[in-house]
Amino acid sequence: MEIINAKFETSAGNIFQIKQTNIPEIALVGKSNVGKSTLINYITNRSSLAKTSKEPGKTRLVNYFDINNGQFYFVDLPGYGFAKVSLKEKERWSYLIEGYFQKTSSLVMVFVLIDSRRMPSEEDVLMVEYLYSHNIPFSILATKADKINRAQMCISKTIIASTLGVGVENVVLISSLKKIGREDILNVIERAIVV
Ligand SMILES: Nc1nc2c(ncn2[C@@H]2O[C@H](COP(=O)(O)OP(=O)(O)O)[C@@H](O)[C@H]2O)c(=O)[nH]1
Ligand SMILES: [Mg+2]
Repeated sequence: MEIINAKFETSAGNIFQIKQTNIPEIALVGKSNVGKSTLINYITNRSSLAKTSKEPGKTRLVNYFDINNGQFYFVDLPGYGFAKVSLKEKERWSYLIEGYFQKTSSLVMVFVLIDSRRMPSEEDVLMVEYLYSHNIPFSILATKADKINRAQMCISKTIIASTLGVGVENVVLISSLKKIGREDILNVIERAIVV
């Protein structure tokens, strides 16, 4: 599997704009600032396909990226767990994220991104429980692995796996900065889109 073509397709700012397609969708979720947009750029080998930001809480939309002219979509979901937005805005985001999961017809895989230096948050745990209880396939990606050493990598994987109630083999360490983990991710995508 290789990505030869990637382009921004469209955004959904409310649940009525959520796409209904036959194209397999790979969604990315996680706390704001965890590295979702940077990961899309890394995997697609494009420096600024998805807008990244040092400031958390910038993506307020569901963004669709077409990969290989209709082979699959990357779907960048709004980041949750950003403290500095109003309750009203938080409600709008969770409504949009949940609306996405309810309305999408072609979701084949969700990547749940967790910062490898941190404990999964309560929202991360809720997200994984939601996916599990709705039978939605997911993989855990531990991001920014360049910020920790080898010993910490092992501890990080163990803590993330046990907090989320998944096997350690389901946690993949990645770094978009140091380019670690692309092959693992492409393998997961390949398996997800053929079934
Ligand atoms: N060290 C390091 N920083 C990263 C990595 N991926 C993303 N970042 C940084 O984390 C910040 C948030 O990234 P972004 O992709 O916008 O996060 P998003 O809100 O989840 O989409 C930016 O400053 C990125 O440069 C990584 O692999 N390593
Ligand atoms: Mg983003």
